[in-house]
Amino acid sequence: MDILKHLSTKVVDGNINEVKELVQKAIERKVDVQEIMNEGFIGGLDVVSAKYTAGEFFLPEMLVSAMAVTAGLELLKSLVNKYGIKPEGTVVAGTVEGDLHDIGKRMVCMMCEGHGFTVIDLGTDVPAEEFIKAAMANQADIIAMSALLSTTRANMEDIIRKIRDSGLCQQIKIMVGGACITQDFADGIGADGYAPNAVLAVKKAKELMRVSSC
Ligand code: B1M
Repeated sequence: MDILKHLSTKVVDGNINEVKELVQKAIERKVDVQEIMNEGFIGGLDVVSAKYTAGEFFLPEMLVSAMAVTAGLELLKSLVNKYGIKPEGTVVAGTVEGDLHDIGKRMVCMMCEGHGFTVIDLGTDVPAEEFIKAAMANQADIIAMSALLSTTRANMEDIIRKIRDSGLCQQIKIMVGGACITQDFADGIGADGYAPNAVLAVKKAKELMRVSSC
């Protein structure tokens, strides 16, 4: 079986050890990092999502698959970091308050780090105050927010309002993304940038570094 197909089936099985072994193999065979993420990880998670929607999988299955991908991502990160070039800027990233999904946000962080950004990852369930505090403390250029639930994406607007009220938006750009976010939604809440995936997130972050304040 093709190594990436094999990887995606092990993600569906939630087999952490085999996922790590297959990522290691893929790295040794110099498989493109994007392909590992798209076909191996996201391919597997799409199957998990379909099974969850169909009532074949429940929360525990979804969780072990997510744990397997997280373990695989850590391995990949060590590889991608080797691409590191000159610092592009500083990104403070997090999944918004109420939302515990972090795989996509980790991918965005990993790609940004790999492309020369300093990334401060605040994790999940991050309230506005924490984004603001970290952005100030680290003189960040970009705040990157992720949301996967239609219920939590609404928190992004509130966070953006608080960032603007804090006066931070004179120096900082706000970027949003996640499965339930669209360009229209991002425009509607006043974000400076949106990207549909981790690769385009890096491109957007670089673009935002070239634009003046919000
Ligand atoms: Co959740 N979950 N989940 N879940 N989960 C979804 C999102 C869901 C679509 C599943 C479904 O119904 N088919 C559904 C949401 C429905 C909705 O609101 N529209 C759902 C639900 C309902 C829930 C719970 C409410 C379930 C429950 O408790 N009954 C619960 C909520 C918990 C909470 O957050 N408060 C829940 C819990 C969980 C787990 C904890 C078990 C686990 C997450 C573990 C973890 O992340 N560590 C989980 C998982 C794994 C999923 C699915 C299966 C996979 C998510 C994922 O990692 N996708 C998911 C189904 C799906 O999305 N297909 C689902 C892969 C990831 C790479 O994609 O994060 O979109 P994504 O990131 C992409 C882009 O969006 C983009 O780049 C990434 C890569 O290219 N991107 C950005 C992301 N952030 C960006 C930021 C940017 C730019 C681009 O700029 C800043």
